[in-house]
Amino acid sequence: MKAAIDTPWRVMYNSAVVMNAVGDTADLRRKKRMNKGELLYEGKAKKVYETDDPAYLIVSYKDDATAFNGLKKGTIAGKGVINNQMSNLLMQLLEKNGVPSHFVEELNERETVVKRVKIVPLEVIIRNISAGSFAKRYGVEEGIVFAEPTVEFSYKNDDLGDPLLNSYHALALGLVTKEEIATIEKYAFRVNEVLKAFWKECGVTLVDFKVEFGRLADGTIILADEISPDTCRLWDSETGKKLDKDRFRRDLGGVEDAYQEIMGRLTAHIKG
Ligand code: ADP
Ligand code: AIR
Ligand code: ASP
Repeated sequence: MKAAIDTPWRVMYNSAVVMNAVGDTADLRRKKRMNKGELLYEGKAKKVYETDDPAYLIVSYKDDATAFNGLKKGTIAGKGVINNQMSNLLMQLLEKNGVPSHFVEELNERETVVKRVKIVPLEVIIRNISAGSFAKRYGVEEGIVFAEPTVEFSYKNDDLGDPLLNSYHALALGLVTKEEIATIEKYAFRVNEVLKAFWKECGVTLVDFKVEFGRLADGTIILADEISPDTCRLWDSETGKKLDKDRFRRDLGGVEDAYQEIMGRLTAHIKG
């Protein structure tokens, strides 16, 4: 496992793409073209459509931005394109490094075919450095580097304001089984290891992030939803400049530029 992260990113990325071209994606293309069907769900940042095949969905990324459980609303021009492309690249990197994901095929700059899952209603948050609600809750400043990453869960429930819970609560509420929560935690820490190393190579510090997991029809747990500046805190390693959605949440200005900059760092690194 460990050796894989030490492999240069470019090699891993290229082989991920090659694997997809000869694996799942090519099979899918051969079988049928994915057509967008009924709108299944419109969320705060994405629309989710059915396809001709019940095992797959098409996700369409919007420029809409919300914060504080939807209380603050706005638009970040070009965000949908960036989040779609970034999430797809990072999920392919993760897949190569032991974390199965819902990514199947990028259809165009805003739309992607994903494996349909039943989302486990947990927001899984990993933190490397104090920030955001952690700093507020425990009365500490932002920027304290932890000796070990932390994990926390919140119950994905907008009506309740996504309350924090621990794994025992998640079991008690029947949200997951013991085996599932162990798998989810293991994958979340692996996501952190892989992404922390990757972003470091781009001159970016991965402060914290939120991921979601889901169950395939056979019960297999995979990574779903998105990984983007909407769901991660990403700070410039040199200057500490925030290159993520906190610029929108906190009215820091330069929101669009920050999304462009972080995507630029990623693509520059891939292209070398
Ligand atoms: P929200 O529901 O928080 O407003 P979004 O606007 O991002 O969020 O909507 C996307 C929805 O699709 C989320 O509820 C997310 O959990 C769900 N989702 C993400 N990936 C998948 C998937 N592979 N299968 C089914 N649902 C998914
Ligand atoms: N997050 C949590 N809920 C929604 C999102 N996107 C992400 C934030 C941050 C991490 O989870 O983007 O990267 C922790 O957020 P907070 O607010 O709990 O400090
Ligand atoms: N997207 C969530 C909301 O709208 C949380 C956040 O990103 O701040 O409330």
